[in-house]
Amino acid sequence: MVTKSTPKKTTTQSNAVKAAPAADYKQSVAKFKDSVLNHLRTTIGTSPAKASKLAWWQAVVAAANEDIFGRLTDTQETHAKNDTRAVHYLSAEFLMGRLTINNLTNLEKFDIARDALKELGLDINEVCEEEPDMALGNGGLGRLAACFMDSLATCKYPCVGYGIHYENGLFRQEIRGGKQVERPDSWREYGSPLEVCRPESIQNVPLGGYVDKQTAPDGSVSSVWHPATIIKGVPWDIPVVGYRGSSVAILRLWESRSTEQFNWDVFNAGGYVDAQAEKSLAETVSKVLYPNDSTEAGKELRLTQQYFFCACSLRDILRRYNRTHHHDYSEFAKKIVIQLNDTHPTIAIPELMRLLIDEEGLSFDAAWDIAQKSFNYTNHTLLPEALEKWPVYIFEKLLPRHLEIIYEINYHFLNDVVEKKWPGNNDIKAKLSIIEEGECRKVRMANLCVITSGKVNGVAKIHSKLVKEDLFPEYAELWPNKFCNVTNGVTPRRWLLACNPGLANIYNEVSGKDWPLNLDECEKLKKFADNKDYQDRFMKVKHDNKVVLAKTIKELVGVDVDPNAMFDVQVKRLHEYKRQHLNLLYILSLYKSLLENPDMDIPAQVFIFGAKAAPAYTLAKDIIYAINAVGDKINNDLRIKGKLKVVFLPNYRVSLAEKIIPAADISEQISTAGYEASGTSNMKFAMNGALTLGTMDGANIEIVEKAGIENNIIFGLSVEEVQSLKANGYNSWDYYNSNSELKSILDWLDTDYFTPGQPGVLSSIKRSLLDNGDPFLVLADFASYKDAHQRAQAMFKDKQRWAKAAMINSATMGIFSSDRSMHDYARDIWNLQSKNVD
Ligand code: 26Q
Repeated sequence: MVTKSTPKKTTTQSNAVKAAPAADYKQSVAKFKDSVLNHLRTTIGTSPAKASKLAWWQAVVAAANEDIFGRLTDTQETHAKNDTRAVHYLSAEFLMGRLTINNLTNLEKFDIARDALKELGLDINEVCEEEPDMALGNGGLGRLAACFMDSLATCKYPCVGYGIHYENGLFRQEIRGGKQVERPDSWREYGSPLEVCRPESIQNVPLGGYVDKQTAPDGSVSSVWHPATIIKGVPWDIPVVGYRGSSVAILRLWESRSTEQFNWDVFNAGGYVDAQAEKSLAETVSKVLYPNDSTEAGKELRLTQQYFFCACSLRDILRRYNRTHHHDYSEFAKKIVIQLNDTHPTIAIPELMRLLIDEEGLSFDAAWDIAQKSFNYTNHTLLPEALEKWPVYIFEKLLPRHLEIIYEINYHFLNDVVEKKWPGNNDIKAKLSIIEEGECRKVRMANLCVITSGKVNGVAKIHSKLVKEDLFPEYAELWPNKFCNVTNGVTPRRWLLACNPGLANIYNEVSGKDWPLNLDECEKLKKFADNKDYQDRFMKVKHDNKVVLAKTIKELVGVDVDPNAMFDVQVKRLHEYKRQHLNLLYILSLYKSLLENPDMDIPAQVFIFGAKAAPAYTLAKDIIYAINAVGDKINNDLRIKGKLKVVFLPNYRVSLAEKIIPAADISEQISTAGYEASGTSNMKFAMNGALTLGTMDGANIEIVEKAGIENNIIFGLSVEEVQSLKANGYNSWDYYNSNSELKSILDWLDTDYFTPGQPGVLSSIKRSLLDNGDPFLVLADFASYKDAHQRAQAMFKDKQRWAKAAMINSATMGIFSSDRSMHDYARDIWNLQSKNVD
């Protein structure tokens, strides 16, 4: 095997030694250029004269793949040879975004590729715009999984990511007449050069049917599952390149297909069309990502998806384990650790038990012991409507044998564990049971996760505390050490090095070249936070990024914005708890003040939104419409002299985030305290030098702890205040009646001021805040939010003060590198060592 060595970093280099790298660099550029040209001809089958941008992009990917696949194989071989303990990250979502620039960055070949393409008369950014986003996730949870893969690879933790190869990712959002329209996102309609199919690892997954009992000669009774159908799982591997190519992790996504042997009798009886129809059912399983990120729809197909990818993944895990262990399961929990990304893969628990009991002949107790030692669960939400519960009748229909196993787990738990701790207490039993009784009995997935898992973690300190104390207090009494925290993180390779080259350059100079591997090094910038030269450089980078974003805004929505204005950004899924409508109410208040006093001495401001609403979430869609309607009016109102602009950028996604975040002055993180588990864009914005205008919620609290409350703009009710206001009967009308400005703004929504000739089309927002009780305390926080904005404006006018705060925010985000998150998981949950690739 070829051994690779990372060049040793020398801190002091003479000019004489520097000449050689320059020659090396030229050679690398020439080599990459040759490789691209060669692939264009021999892999893509076209010529430079004819090649489209898409073809050039494909050739660039092929050139990068030369490095990537060799290293992937080396990584796999190392782990197979050493039988290394590995983590298996099960997630229904991986929001990978684009991979090419990231892969080149992590291979430290971005500059080489850029210069090679320049010699070919091409702009690398334009070429890479051809890459469709891999939008196989809804938002935070899916993007977190993607950042974790980058960090696992970089930190050389043995791992496999397992998920679903959705044919259609999260819908593409179009805005027509101000309204969201959903369009399918077929990211790989004509194939993708970033993935490779592995037919040798196909799995078959049984589904449906019934269970009967079999009595053995010794009188023991066992269950036999007779499934109705078999679905084929085809694995697609996406290599994830660690920084400096240290190791290449693998993301394995399962595509569903029909099995050939499937319903041959129907086919033979002449039912050719019927057989095809059944085939399409099997192929439906991985067709589309469900676009909800906070409500549980309880759809049969969704459970089928979850089961399908878990069943495929576990078979894959067992196959690999048995290559060395030959069906001896005594070492299983020593070699395998499984992380459940929320409850979506919970079904893996009874599926592992079923495989071990029914197919490998272990006893229930032995299988249960292994399950308890292998699984861990990460909770991402406290919202009751988002906690997954599946009707028992759906289980009976799809997974009858799994239901039996769940009942047995529940029986032992209630009778051995709960009964012992709280003898005769049926209320506690009902609360902790995996089964919710009632007219429609349901399986509570979170309960199954907590009962089984070795560790249960939340995703920010405050959230983990609430998970333990408010969501699962009785479980915490049973097992206090089960509950822990791992604060989320984001990869600094994508979210700083690749997306903000100007700022990355400053860090290269101030912190040395290793900061992408050790983000704490960025703290060195802090000592220059009062230095005018550095402030100017830092703010020049910000300004340049704003110029680029202004151009994008013009292209996307046709609105002119001034890069000297304050860029105030809220980008995230649309949800009432995230309170985009609070932001909108403030914009209305500012607009009103400007109309009353057009010469008001405030900095020009641009409010930038990006958000997708779940297709069935009517109020969320109404809020998008309102932002667009209000924006349209304001942007065309000459009376306010361009002091205020409001833009809604359609189809918010990872690649758009990479353009928006480096250009933000203010990061809006304004959730009702206690509702945002962590947030991760808050970290990305701060890293890129935006100030957080936010509530004390999720990871905002930890961000402010690091960057200083004086360098951010914090407002609003705390978690405790929210809880007590709700407990004492919150009445939003009181705020409406006592705040005349708030009243006039809300009443404005009933008029046709923003929707000429159509009064009332924006009224649903007002109704939700008054008649519907304002469940997320928007009105309670309005005055404090307005005050926060006024403080932000005052601070923005003091350029040096602002620059200092922005620099300190960026410099102190080291702890929010997802590398740190991975080290925490490895140490506190996985008991996992990193392993150099041979
Ligand atoms: C569940 C059942 C059926 C259909 C869809 C779903 C579903 C899908 C996605 C439920 C939830 C999600 C996604 C949740 C999510 O993104 N949560 C966010 O996770 C981030 C990473 O931990 C946190 O930073 C955010 O605070 C949290 O909202």
